[in-house]
Amino acid sequence: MLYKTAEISKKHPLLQSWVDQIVALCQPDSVWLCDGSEEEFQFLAQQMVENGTFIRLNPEKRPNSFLARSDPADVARVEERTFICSINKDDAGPTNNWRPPVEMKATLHKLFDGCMKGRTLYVIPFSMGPLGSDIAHIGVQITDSPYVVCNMRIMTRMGKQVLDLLKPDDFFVPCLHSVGKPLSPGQKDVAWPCNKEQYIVHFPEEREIWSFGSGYGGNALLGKKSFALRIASVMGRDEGWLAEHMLILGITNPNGEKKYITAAFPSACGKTNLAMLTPTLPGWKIETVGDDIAWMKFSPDGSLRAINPEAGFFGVAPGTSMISNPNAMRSIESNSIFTNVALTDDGDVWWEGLTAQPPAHLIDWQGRDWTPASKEKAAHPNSRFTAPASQCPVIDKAWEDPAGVPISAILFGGRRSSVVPLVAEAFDWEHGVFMGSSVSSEMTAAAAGEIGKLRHDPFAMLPFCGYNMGDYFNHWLKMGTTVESSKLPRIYYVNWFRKNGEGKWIWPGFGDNCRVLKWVFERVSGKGEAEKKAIGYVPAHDGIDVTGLTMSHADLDQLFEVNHNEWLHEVEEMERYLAMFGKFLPKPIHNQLSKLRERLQHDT
Ligand code: OXD
Ligand code: MN
Repeated sequence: MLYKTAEISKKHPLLQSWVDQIVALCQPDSVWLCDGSEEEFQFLAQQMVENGTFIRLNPEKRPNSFLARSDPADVARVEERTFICSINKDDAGPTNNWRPPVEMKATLHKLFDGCMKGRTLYVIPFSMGPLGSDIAHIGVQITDSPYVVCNMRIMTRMGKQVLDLLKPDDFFVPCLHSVGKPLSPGQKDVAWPCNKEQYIVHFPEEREIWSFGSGYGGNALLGKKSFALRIASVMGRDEGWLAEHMLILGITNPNGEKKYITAAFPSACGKTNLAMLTPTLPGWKIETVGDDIAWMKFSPDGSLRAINPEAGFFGVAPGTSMISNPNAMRSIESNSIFTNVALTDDGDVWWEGLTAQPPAHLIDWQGRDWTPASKEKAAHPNSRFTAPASQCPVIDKAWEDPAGVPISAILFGGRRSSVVPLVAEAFDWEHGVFMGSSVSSEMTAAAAGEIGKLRHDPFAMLPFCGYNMGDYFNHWLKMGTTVESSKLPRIYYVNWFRKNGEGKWIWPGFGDNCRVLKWVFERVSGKGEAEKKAIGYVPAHDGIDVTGLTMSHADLDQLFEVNHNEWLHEVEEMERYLAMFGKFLPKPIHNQLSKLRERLQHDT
């Protein structure tokens, strides 16, 4: 499997010349063209077991699965080190870090110069989306991390099959990654090489990605956030499609009628749980197409078709259990990689929330002894599992359909302990785009930052939009004019996280979220009772099926309450936030804000 020059050069001169350039720059000891085979995965996994990067889990408990522990300084996406280096600063917009591309390229060239000495450079051809789908796109990642190779094999379709598909002049997104830790001759490697200096850089005009210094998650698995969201959002703007931070699910009612829904929530707000939920309402079925990213294009018949560009789940482990998400638990029974979770004495994994009682002894995510008396958590709050989507027991039959699935409804939401009701439907597409722009959420551990602090996260894309967010709003508005309005999906805003006066979550969430999806299903089918309120249509009394739930009337009322004073405050806050987009804020968004204020002031 060692690199054979002729193998690339005959069919892929473009790829060949890029690889040659990077080899000359990074000066690896050897080069490896990944074929994506099982043997290759096993070889690299075994090598990592031997050098301490991987711990093989007990095969009787979790076959073909591994635990990795990262450097304690490399545990999450690093948004403050993420850059969008468009030629013009305005094209990156006020929500992205920006540097002039020429300056940034110079910085990166210095960092990458010789950065792979003593290591192997892996070339990973991969497809985001089902092979050959006209919504899919190809990328090639170069990395010096075998951990990344093994994760990419789960998260994408990768290897020979992709190279076979790539024609000589076909464009691919070049994704360059290094952990930034060259080895001098004889120097022993560490289990998790990384560098304090980190750069996750995107060049939107060239559609190029350069990532240096981190081996973790979205910083290093470049198909995911860097390509499938940041670069793809730019491609979508230029080519007329959407690349979104959204799960995709299929929902079937007791009569066997099926609809597809996408939903955008900020990181670690329950996309994976919603995508796989086990409905508590009899006769309803939810099936998973994707849990994190949706690429959507209008088809000639006017329907919005979505594919999941990924092939695996990179899910947050803590809180995942047989109670909260049994389908995720079954997806990770084998062939999975766990990062920064705890290790049990019998060679399995554990994290907070997995079982009601923690085991009496564990090895924590930093390799230290842990008992329930320990002060620190056993698993890192952003610890993850990487698992093949095909292992999900409720994976949708159409999840790999190259044509995508037709979307009937789009949900937006965040973690809001107050103000925002359980669900509201937008009056129309433009109002829905305004709803998307108004997403704000209490922060989680998925990104470095202050947990629990409220931050605006428009469309749940704040860390992932590859261009000016004001232009992005405009792109969404424009997409709504490309087909008749009757063909457009309806848009909703949901909030599972509202708390009552005692500080307890009112809504049970998880499997009971199907009650909200049922209302959405009914609404897009032309049924479903709703009341017009200042902020949108909310379920009429009895609109949401709460049979079997034990909730007080007071709690139910609070769940749907739209308090005009609180909302007027929200409008002020939104106006302050949106002001940062200046001339890039589309007029219709500003008008929607004014109309909302008027409705709040005048409606009862
Ligand atoms: C993720 C994230 O890993 O959004 O999906 O941080
Ligand atoms: Mn995500």
